Amino acid sequence: MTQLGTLEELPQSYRDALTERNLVPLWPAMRSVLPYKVPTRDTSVTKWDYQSLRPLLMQAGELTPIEKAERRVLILANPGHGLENIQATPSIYLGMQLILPGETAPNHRHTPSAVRVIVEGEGAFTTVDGEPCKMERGDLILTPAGKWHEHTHEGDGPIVWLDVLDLPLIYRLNGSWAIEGELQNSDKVRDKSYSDYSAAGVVPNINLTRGSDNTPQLRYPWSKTRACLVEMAADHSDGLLSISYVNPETGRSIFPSIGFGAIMLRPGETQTLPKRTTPVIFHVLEGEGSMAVEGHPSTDGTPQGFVEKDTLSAPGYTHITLTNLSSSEPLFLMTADESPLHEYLGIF
Ligand code: GTQ
Repeated sequence: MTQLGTLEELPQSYRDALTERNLVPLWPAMRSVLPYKVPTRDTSVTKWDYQSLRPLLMQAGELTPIEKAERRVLILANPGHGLENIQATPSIYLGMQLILPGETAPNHRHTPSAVRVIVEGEGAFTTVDGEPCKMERGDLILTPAGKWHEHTHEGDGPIVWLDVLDLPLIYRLNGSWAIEGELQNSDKVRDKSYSDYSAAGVVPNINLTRGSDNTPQLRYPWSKTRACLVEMAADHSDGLLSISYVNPETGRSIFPSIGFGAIMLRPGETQTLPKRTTPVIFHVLEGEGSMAVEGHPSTDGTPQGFVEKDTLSAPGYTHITLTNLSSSEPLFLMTADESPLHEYLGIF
């Protein structure tokens, strides 16, 4: 590979003349914008452990009333991207949101799409365009771009969930904005979109969202996904047990930006995931295990232990090895990645 000319080799008067006219020479930046063979991968191997995060989130509940927060969230920021950029990966934002009993996070809608993964607590629901969606542990609750949503908590203890948004992407597209609304009338049956689509292979014909790239189903209960994985395990004694969350009308990703999935590891099992271009987020739904990542400067490949409710990130173009450290219980992980975007762009 040829060593290219640098900025310093150019006369200052020439550089000034370029700057004055909003011009930039490519060749000094060529190797950094088109690195050889492997892209820049800012996402570092990171773990946010729930045990140490939880007290700080509860403290936020004491320090900041919901009226002063609108959304009481601690952002899981990847140090590889710089904490101020609120990126877990280039296009994925993660946050842990807390709602205390009796509180409502007020109605609003915005251009970024969001999925909530319930981490602890019960008795809360998110109302999405008039449809109340029950929030149970491990469920995915969707608020696709532009849909009104408010979160209400009628249970006893605190409720916590993981917010997964395409906010960094939409923000950098200069497309991120929100508006506030009045409290919603829950004018639809609870979990209506889930019941509409809960018979696999059958979709209702009365549907106005058909053809949209966002899924019309708003709740994906963990009990169903878990049962599916357990059934797969009964049928297959080896191989990676994984599912993708899809739009029931198209079979494609639930959002055009972020792809969601779940993985089950049998007791004691180790799996190396297929090498992919996209970074991945893992959230531990049940069990305990370890993750080893090979091929990135942020790690020497040593396995990193994790337990239930922890969240981890791994960069793309690496080998990711997951191990279930229990010899008796299965390990379940939720995954989020940028594969739909990479596929659309032809770089997957
Ligand atoms: O619950 O609507 O973590 O608007 C960030 C922005 C959650 C939400 C976040 C949001 C929300």
